[in-house]
Amino acid sequence: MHITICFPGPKPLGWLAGFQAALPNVEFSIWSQGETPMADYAVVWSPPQALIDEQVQLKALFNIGAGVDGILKLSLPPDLKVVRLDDAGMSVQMAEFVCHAVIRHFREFDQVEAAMQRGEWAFRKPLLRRDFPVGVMGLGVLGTRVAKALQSFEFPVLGWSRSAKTIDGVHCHHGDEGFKDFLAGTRVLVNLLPLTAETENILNRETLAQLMPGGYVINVARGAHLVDEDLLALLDSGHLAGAALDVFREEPLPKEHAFWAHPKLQLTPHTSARTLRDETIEQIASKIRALESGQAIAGVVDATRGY
Ligand code: NDP
Ligand code: OXD
Repeated sequence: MHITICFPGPKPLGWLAGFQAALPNVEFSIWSQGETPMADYAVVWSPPQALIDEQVQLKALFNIGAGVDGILKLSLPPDLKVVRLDDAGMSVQMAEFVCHAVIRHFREFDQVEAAMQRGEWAFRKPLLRRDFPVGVMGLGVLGTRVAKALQSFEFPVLGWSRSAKTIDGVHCHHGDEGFKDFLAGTRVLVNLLPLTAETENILNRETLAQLMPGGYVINVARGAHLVDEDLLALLDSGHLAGAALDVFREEPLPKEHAFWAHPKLQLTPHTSARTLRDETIEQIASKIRALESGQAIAGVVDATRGY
């Protein structure tokens, strides 16, 4: 069996060594156009079309992330299995990141720290949790973990997904019919949707204007979910109090982008839930073993749905 690895950037030698240790009887390569033997499996992040065109014997493509938008935009053979990363240590990181962002905003920690830096020992009037309902868009692997974590801090939590869901203590909405009520009941919006034809540009002037006044947006999914100019307009009009943005249409965020200097934005460099090498190798290796012994695996993407 041959497995090829293809990530952008420097040669992933640590990954190669990790996979060799996990699957000792398998031959591995770091993919190089025109030089790699026909592989049975590829482990990828944002692969080029050339890999798909050249590697015509692949049984499956393993993504080292949860979002598969970087793969599904390629032209793929219809029977090629695309397998997403299934948590592998990401959901706990996402829960930490989102809870931190929500709590930082709700407890006004930035204002508290700024006052201390000015030498002011000043208390702020406590805000009420019930005035800060948090709405989580996307109740999948990450969204569900985030909704439960937020609930443990006793925020009112709403959720929105494509199909109906039940999560203890979370007010779940679904589909187009549930979207309006979800938005109207939300003050802090957390986006954890996959990027698909249906969800691209979903955070726009019309939808964000439906959030409660003083709304706050946390985008940890994909930059193309958000219409940048619409967010800026609603921040400047005062309808939105701020936003924490971890993902951007273009990454790295271009130097001249208006987001950099905006006082109501908190920016991070696509770092809310990192791929963890050991957990990822273990998960992919065990799925390859399962496929080779004819078993079904979790995390196979439905290309028509887009996630
Ligand atoms: P899942 O596929 O497990 O969950 C996706 C959720 O979105 C599901 O609940 C699904 O509904 C819902 N959904 C999909 N389409 C729609 C729609 N049109 N309307 C309403 N709901 C919809 O994904 P994960 O939770 O694992 O990951 C979510 C995204 O997070 C990834 O796709 C990726 O883009 C992003 N991500 C970002 C990271 C970062 O570091 N910033 C790290 C990891 C992931 P249903 O349950 O009904 O199918
Ligand atoms: C992912 C990501 O999709 O890191 O896993 O963005």
